Amino acid sequence: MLPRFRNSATALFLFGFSQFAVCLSANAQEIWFQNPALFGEENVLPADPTPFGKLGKNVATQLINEALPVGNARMGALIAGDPAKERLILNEASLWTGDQNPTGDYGSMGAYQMLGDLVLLLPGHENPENYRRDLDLAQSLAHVGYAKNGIKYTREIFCSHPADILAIRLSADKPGGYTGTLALNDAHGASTSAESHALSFSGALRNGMKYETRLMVINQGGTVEATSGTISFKGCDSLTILVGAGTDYAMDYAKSYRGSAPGAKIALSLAAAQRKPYEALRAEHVKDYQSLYNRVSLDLGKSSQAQKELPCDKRRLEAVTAFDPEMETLLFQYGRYLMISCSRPGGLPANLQGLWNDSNTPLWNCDYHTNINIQMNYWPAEPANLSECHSPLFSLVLSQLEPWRKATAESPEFKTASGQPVHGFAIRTSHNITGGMGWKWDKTANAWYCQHFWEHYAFSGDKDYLKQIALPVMKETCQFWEGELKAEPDGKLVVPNAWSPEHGPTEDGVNYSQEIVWDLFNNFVTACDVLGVDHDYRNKVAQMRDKLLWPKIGSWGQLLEWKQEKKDRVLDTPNDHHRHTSHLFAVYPGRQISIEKTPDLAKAAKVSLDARGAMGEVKEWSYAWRTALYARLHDGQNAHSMFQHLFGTLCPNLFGLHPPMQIDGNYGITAAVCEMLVQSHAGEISLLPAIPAAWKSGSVTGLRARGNVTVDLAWKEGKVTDFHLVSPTPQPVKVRVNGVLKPLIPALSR
Ligand code: FUC
Repeated sequence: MLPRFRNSATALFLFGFSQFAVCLSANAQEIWFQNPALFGEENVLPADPTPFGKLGKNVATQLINEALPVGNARMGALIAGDPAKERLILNEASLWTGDQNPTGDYGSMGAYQMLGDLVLLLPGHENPENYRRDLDLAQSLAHVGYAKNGIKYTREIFCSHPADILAIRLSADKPGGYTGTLALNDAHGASTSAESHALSFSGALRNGMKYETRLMVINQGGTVEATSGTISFKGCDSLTILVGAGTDYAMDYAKSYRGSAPGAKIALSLAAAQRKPYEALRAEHVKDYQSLYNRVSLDLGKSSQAQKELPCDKRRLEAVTAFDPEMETLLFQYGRYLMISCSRPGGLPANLQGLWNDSNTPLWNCDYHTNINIQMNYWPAEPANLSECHSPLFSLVLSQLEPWRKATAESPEFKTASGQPVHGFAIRTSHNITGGMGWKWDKTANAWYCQHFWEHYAFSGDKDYLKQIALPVMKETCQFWEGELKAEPDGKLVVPNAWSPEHGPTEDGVNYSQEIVWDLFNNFVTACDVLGVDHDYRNKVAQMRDKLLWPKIGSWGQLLEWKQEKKDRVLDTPNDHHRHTSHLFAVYPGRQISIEKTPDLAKAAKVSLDARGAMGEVKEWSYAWRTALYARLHDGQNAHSMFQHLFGTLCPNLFGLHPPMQIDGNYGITAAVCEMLVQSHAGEISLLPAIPAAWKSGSVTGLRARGNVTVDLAWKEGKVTDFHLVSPTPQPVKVRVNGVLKPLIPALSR
């Protein structure tokens, strides 16, 4: 049967594509509501000159949990969608307090800030009819629609990457419907200037970082005028509002992370956008977005009419217990939407909340958290076909190496046996964007970051990148671990004095650390083999890899989390339901343990994972990780069950809710779904390795496998009925289809 698929793959897939056109209708890819996001009166045009005092608390306001997020990977907005009192929270990804933070103290590391907000008052638009608010993932457009006094009003909002602006379009089906006020507020209290059709504010944070925001209104019909810090408009048929923002941040240690003042660039973007008709701006944005988004389509089956009629806030909770295929597809694609909206080449990577933040004192500083969270953010980048969106992580890491090396050399924590500073850099659990770190050392975070550098090559096959960019960081980190590892009396190498993240004691040979260092060494050896370089050091690293203490199996069949089983009431017992599954790194995202190569350890990993369970203090991101782990252990049923549990820990707008809102679970679940459908970590491309019974029939196009291969496939009753592999380079691969391993040469992509 299989050769038939191979030979006729293209023709068969034409059939597949026509199916997608029907099932992925705009509705199936919409997050929609019948109500605006809730927000308090006090947040609207406050008389208080420091209007955001009330947000200076560690609270998750309802607005961020319910508003619609748009972003262009630098600027972002959260849209409340109230007809008469619209509020958009504005963000700029580089607006951070803090600096190099030499003490490493978490409290002084700085925090990601809110930029400000835009408030639109439309008196008379209260209590409308036919209200609808939606985010269309297929086009990256947010809408608010309603009717009042016989007029149909439409608000459309997007954040354009090519034009580098936020655009808001207010239109109606009858003329003269827009009379109201527009205000722009700085989250740090600077006053707003109003002039003709423009509003702006600018200021500097305590660390000297300059920021600026400008807004411009273009009206059709009616009048517009600036009055005491706001803009008033009267009798307008429609309005286009354009917003530009920026800071003087530069991702460059040599320049102390500062570049030119943002004003000139903002003015240029706004002037260019203003010259274009709104439709052209919109079309340019949609085209740019779809060039990434449309690479992957997923069909898990049809939802019922009753499910489709439920708005997202209600529907997400139903999805915990009743299978809702289009909702599951939506959550998968939402992770891709959020990645495209938050992480593009040249910009900053997604932080704990992506780039959406409504507070100047956000929990955990809205930082880059290195013991699972930022890594999880980037798990989908390669398999979900958004490889270029991975690059901000590499840029940020590379730009921090110098200050991280300095901090590592100065720390008493890292010394060689002879008391010398170790070579290279280590990272604390948290870091900012200006070389500053905070909280405890997360010793193996350096090696975990290296996994991302490696995986970018593993999927893309880009040897130049591997040689120029990835290999030097990987080698430096191998050298760090060469100096830092400790030899046990039996010659085994252990990571000294480390922590299984946020769980149990600090001690030698914790499995999390052992597995991550193994992953680094193993990837480095493979990288040297691929490039044919550094023969001697490659051999040395291979020897160190083989001396690393391996994971072990404990008394109840579990994979040990620590070197020795704990004599504790909870730790490492079947009652240990901790949110982290750190010792299972080797299963996912690592590849030291697999069903094929280490079946006993894989079995033990499953015992541990089953015990960690779905209850206790499991968080949104924990469910995503557990989904991916079960997928790697070929347990589609449990993977799916964890996926369904995740719906119960989402905000109404489908952001992860830790609380507060946290984005890692959104990205993590997208990656986990990829693992359920296609795996490629074990030297073969495995199709449907963890398909749950609920996903009876379906199809997916555009997933990526290691080796620069793109995979399309369709299935019925859990069995692959059709698949198509393409690659830009002619190469033999091994594909596992319905349990049978076949050699194959993917079709050449153009
Ligand atoms: C890790 C987790 C927490 C939270 C924090 C931001 O420390 O243990 O649950 O996600 O990151």
